Amino acid sequence: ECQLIRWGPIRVSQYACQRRTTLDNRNKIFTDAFEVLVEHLEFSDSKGPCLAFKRAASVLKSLPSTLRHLGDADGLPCLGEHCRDVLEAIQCVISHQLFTSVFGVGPKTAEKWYHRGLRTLQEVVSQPNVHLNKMQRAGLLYYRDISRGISRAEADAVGRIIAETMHCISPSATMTLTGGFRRGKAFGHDVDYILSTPESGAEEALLLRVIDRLRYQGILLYCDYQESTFDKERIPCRRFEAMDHFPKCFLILKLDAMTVEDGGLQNNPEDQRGWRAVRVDLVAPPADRYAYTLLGWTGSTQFERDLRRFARLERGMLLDNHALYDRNKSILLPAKTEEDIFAHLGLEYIEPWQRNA
Ligand code: TTP
Ligand code: MN
Ligand code: MN
Ligand code: MN
Repeated sequence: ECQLIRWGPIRVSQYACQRRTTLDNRNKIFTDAFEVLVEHLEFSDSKGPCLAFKRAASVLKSLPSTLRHLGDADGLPCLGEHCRDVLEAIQCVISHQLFTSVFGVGPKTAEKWYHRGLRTLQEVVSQPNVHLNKMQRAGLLYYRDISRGISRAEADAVGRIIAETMHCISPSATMTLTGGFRRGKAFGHDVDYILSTPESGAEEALLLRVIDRLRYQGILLYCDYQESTFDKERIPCRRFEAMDHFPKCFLILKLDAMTVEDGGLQNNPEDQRGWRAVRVDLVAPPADRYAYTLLGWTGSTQFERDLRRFARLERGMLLDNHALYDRNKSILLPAKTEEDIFAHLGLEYIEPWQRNA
């Protein structure tokens, strides 16, 4: 049978009629991408590679395992140079998405892992010589929970726990829900809250004491505390920086199912632990910077980017999470509310739920 090419322990023909192809497609992630490319090409004038991509997808559908590394395609029929380039690009994108979905893993680490030949989280945790920092270890440990998404009811339950904790320490302190939930999203990847105190200068101590009490309650699974590097004289810089200088923490909290109103924990059929891990961000700006923090942390990131670009290009002003600087008058403009900031910028007020840019 000269048409049958050896591929590992099996033989693969270039003819679909000599392959057994079931609906159990182990390479769906790749064949879907090839099929999107085919659709795209069929619209354009360059229909050339269409048939080659269709043949490649068909071969992949017949394989008993997923192609994780480019070398896995060695010896397969219908996978020429062009198809292999596409395959490699897809493998790279998929690994990037998977790895950066781990709390604590950014593009640099994802790329490093990919180039070391790692493809699954299982491979990452079982490789003895992969160095993981504390944040990444927590991210992998609670990966299933964290990647599940948080419902609004769960976000509110987290809010009640933090509010109660905070009011034990400082009855006059306040808390505001920001991030995606303030924009009206039904699900989020984390819960974002701003803590503030009327007495200026007390915010950092408040945040530290809240963290201590959460730890004491036994619900602090992970804490990355970032101390304040805020300078009230500093002028916002031109470059977009997502990170700000206020005291903040990135947490993983243990949320008890009993504290979540109606429905309990978000679809959690596979375990009966009665709790889940949730990612929580807390930021504690000085009272006079509350409005800028609220505007900055409400997002979306694209909305923030364009607010700053508009301020700079259309108004000659510099905006960030801390302040708004008028370059013509050389002053930092005070603001008590988000409405004040929109007014300084000569913009119509946009509601949080209209900022899902
Ligand atoms: P995220 O929580 O990353 O995103 P989100 O709430 O819009 O969506 P998701 O449901 O995925 O959680 O960030 C919220 C906003 O906080 C975003 O606009 C960026 C901003 N932010 C800062 O401004 N400074 C910071 O230091 C951090 C960590 C976030
Ligand atoms: Mn968020
Ligand atoms: Mn996000
Ligand atoms: Mn966040």
